[in-house]
Amino acid sequence: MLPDVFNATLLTSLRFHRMKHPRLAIVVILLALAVIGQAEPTCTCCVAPPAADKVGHPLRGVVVAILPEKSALLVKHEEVPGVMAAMTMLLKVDAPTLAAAKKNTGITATLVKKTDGWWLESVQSAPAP
Ligand SMILES: [Cu+2]
Repeated sequence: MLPDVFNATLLTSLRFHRMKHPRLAIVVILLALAVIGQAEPTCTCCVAPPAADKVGHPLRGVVVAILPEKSALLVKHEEVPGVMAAMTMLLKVDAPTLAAAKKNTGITATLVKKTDGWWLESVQSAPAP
């Protein structure tokens, strides 16, 4: 669809140009660019699902609670620059990490965004921040 709009626009602006209306030609091009700019697909059917973030982010925090039924730890974490502010939140962990977790211990870990939410990986105990 966009190439059609673009071609039609170019033809129209060329026509205006030949008719010695260069200003009109520019106006037509600007209008078309505005239309194309708004034509970006925004519906969920056209946009890929939220991509998993392949990059992990270093995180420091304290295990506030262990929630085996959710395979998650409630962690009070420091700010993760560029990712999220300091907060207390549920973070998913794998079974060995869950089993090894101790309440009220400081941790360092890698925060990873997956398609099903935020995960903590490489969890190690550390002095509480
Ligand atoms: Cu958070």
